Amino acid sequence: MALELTDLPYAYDALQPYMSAETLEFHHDKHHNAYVVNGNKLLEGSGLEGKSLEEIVQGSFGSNAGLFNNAGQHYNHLHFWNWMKPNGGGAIPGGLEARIIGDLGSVEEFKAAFINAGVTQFGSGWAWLALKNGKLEVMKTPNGENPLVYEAVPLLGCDVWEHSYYIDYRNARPDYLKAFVENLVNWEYVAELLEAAN
Ligand code: MN3
Repeated sequence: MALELTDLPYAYDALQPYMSAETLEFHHDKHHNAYVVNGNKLLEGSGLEGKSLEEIVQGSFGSNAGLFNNAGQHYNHLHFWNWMKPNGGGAIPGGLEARIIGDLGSVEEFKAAFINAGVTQFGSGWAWLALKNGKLEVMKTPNGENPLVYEAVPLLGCDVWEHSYYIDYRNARPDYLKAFVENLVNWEYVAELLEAAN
């Protein structure tokens, strides 16, 4: 199936002041769109046409770098828009919160580990909360990689490519990650993904 750019699930200015309309316009309309356009070109003749997006991501990892980078980033961004919402952050749904406490110690420890993963990802990449072998885990990956290619299910990801924060935060990646965790995350969507993965 061809890769398809979906609309943002909210207005460009809906995440202000934590993420500006300018950032979302560039990030969605230019960066995400480029992954879709390039990914579709590279999908042709790859042998993965007609596969699901997850199958394309997993099937191209390690064997077709160009396709993998674009399809992986398409997958990551489709979820990224939904991992945020206006008036995000705040209370974590009970079932998800209990899993976080059980597997990662406490909500505060999880948030600190997630922010640290994003801060310490050298260069471009992503910070993750993932489900691996039935347990929640904080991970980081470079470039377009994600937990799908490490036998894990992505539940929450934060884009730490400079295009995601440089307009609003300049070089202050830690401030962007803190704002993401405290004011942007759509925890209901994270809980839905955990439910579906169980
Ligand atoms: Mn991005």
